[in-house]
Amino acid sequence: MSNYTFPKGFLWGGAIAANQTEGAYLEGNKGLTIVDLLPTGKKRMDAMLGNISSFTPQEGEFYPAHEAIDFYHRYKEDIALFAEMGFKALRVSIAWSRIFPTGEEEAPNEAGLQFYDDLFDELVRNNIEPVVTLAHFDVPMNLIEKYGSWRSRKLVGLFETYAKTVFARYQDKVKYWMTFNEINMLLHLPFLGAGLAFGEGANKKQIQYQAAHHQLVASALAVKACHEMIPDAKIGCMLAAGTVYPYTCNPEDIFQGMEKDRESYFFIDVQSRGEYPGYAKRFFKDNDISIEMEDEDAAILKEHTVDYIGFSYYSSRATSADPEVNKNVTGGNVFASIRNPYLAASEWGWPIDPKGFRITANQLYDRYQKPLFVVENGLGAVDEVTPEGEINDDYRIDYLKQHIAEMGEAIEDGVEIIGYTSWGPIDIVSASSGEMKKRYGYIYVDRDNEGNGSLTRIKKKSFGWYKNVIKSNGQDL
Ligand code: BGP
Repeated sequence: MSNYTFPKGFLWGGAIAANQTEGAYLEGNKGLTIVDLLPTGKKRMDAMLGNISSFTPQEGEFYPAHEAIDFYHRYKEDIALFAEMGFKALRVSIAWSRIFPTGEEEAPNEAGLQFYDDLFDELVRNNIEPVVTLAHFDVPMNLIEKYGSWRSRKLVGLFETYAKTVFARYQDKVKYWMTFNEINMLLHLPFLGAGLAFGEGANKKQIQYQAAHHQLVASALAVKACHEMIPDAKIGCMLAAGTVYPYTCNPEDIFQGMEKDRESYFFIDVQSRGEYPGYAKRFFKDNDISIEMEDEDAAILKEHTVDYIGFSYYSSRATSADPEVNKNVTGGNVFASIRNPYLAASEWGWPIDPKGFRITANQLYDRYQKPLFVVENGLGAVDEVTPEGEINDDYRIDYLKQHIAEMGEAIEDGVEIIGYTSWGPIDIVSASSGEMKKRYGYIYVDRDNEGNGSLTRIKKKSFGWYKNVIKSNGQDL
């Protein structure tokens, strides 16, 4: 028996995002978004960083979001499998461009609205609570071309209209909302996170923090609308979390660790505490950043803070103030991190640190004193199908087991956690690489990196394991 207990009604489940799952990228009048124009390979990374501005598809390039795993047509089959595992919640995102194909139509697109109506109905029918992200890496392309995306104030109002439209439509079906997925990704993969591309010589930081301000105001306006329109709903923020360890006890390293943590906390400090923290003002001054704000912004931010803190946790990070040590960068993770000699890493170089999950949860709760919702966690790995058609993913079970145990410990530490939706409960397209071979699921999808495969779904060994975790409310790992 473990020495922790998960609360009654804990929201066990999984999390997916529209662009990595749905496919059908032009069906139902959907408009183009960033992610539809990201191929696999090096060009993807350059684009996500905001370093290219031409998105004309080239001969021989493959665009994984176009078909993804065809969830748009197969969601009923997939939800039946989630229900079989006993899911209490499924985190999905709404593609903004299904509702407003160019982001600025007068009236919403009925076909898009209907798709999510049907999806939420199917979840509710299966006793699965929909947890809905308004923006998960998919700014409508028109808004990027016309306004330069979130660098323009124009997007605040357009996003507010979109948010109000979906709150009105789904108010009886959806009680858990989130504004921007991994809002801090705007700093690390600015094009993926917020549609920001940069010309030669641009002051990137100035553009990023101005865009961040717009997202923060848009987020607060969505919180306001949600509270007014659906009083019994909860709306949260969403941070790509993962505590930053100083490499040594040298105060220089400790200070750098604190600063790196604050790079992420900055967003949540505003969304949860309702104002710009003092350290941000200093950072802006030191970096010649000046943010244009409107008179009412401070009050909007102050009055409309989030109800809970949603976060993803994949790994901790490490940092050093010594440039020599800092050269020892680990592969993969979009956040710069030096190799931590105490930790193993995934096949993609992401450090594996279950204890860091407990630490991160404790730190977030200490800081914000609001319920936490773990809305992403998992191991991206290559899976082999045996000649008998089995997938024996013990490594995944192992990773999840250790992380869920540490989450239980965090709850024992006094941290309030309302749910856990592991990332990619069914294999989906990887956000960072566009690959299919980086799999997170309990359910295997027959599709490869080039888009070949029957799209058939196969239960992995972890399927039965997770079913049992949910059934025992986290007691039986
Ligand atoms: C987060 C994103 C997800 C997701 C996950 C795993 O950053 O919110 O969209 O995909 O990371 O990353 P990847 O797919 O690159 O392995």
